[in-house]
Amino acid sequence: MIIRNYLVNDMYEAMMKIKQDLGNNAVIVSKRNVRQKGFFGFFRRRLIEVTAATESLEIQGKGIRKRTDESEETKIAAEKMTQGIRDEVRELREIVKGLAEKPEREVRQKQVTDANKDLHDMLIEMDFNKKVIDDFDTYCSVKKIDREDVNRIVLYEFLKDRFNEKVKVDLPRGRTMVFVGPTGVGKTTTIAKIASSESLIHQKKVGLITIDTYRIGAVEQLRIYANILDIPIEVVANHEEMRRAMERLDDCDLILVDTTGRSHKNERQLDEMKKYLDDIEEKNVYCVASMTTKNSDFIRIVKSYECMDYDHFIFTKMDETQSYGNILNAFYFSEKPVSYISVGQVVPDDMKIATKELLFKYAWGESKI
Ligand SMILES: Nc1nc2c(ncn2[C@@H]2O[C@H](COP(=O)(O)OP(=O)(O)OP(=O)(O)O)[C@@H](O)[C@H]2O)c(=O)[nH]1
Ligand SMILES: [Mg+2]
Repeated sequence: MIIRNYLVNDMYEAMMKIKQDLGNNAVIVSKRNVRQKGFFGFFRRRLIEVTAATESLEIQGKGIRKRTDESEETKIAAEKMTQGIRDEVRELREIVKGLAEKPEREVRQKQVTDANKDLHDMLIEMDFNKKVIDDFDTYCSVKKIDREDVNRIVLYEFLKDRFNEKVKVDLPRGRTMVFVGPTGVGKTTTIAKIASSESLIHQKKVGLITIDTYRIGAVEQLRIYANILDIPIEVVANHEEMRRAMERLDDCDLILVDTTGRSHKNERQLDEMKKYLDDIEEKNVYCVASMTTKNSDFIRIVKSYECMDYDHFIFTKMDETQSYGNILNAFYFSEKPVSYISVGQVVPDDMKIATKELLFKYAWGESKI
């Protein structure tokens, strides 16, 4: 086999040269466009590089047919040609593969996006924080979930997984319980519920302290419960009174401390309150937070109230909403466990000890799957 390359201006010139050089039996095996190098890119010419081959070299001279062996030159040309063909085949394969995959990939992406959008809307409606929604996206991609599998069952499994991993419940049996939180979330009502169930059902000696002398009627509200339950109540207006109140309730099995509802935005007021709490030595501090608070504020409350060193949550007003995203939101921003949930105004019945199963039931609801 003899193979030769020709650099020509057009195919006519190539044919003429090949015929003259290799004879009538030669065939063209490849052709490609090349640019002849010019001066700084100027005066570049378009040329064609043609490779032709023949079984034997026929030189028409004096009627003699002369056969030559393969020379070094032809071997190099053959290698070059084979490599060139391989490169072209590889390129073509990649192009064809890309063309075949592209529409399918685009369609799949769009369908996944549509499916995710429905679920995103659902998560937003449930008032999940952006951090939870982003986590759901990551969960789907890590699990390599196909388009047809991205549905409510996947969302259910994601929430189940995150509830198991993140949500913590705990009911401490400490002697002093302090309740802090924003205004009107149900601190005093929660105290009334715990006081009545502990004194009436569990026969404990319960004492109440209120440092809420700020709001008109706040002391009265708690005093009414104390009278009904026939338990002692101490009203505290300064640090010395707090110390004395603790001494007077020394024989109680359980002391419940009510505080003034404060905005999480008012750092000065939170600081003042914290100083009162520092006077109480051994205590559990509960951050009381309402489920009706929108998620962005809820997260701010969870974070801002950290300055009060709370160690547990109580979620209230579970009965007043259908969006329970905050149950999980809290645990994306805090490690603190939840002790109780409040599900209505009735004292003491509308109070439940938190369990993971119960919280998940609220979060998912019955009808979403
Ligand atoms: N629906 C419903 N209402 C509740 C719940 N907990 C408390 N409430 C009501 O919410 C209102 C405020 O409750 P409080 O216990 O006074 O709230 P607070 O946190 O002590 O309020 P401040 O002392 O003003 O900060 C009252 O009308 C309660 O009956 C609950 O779980 N569900
Ligand atoms: Mg109150």
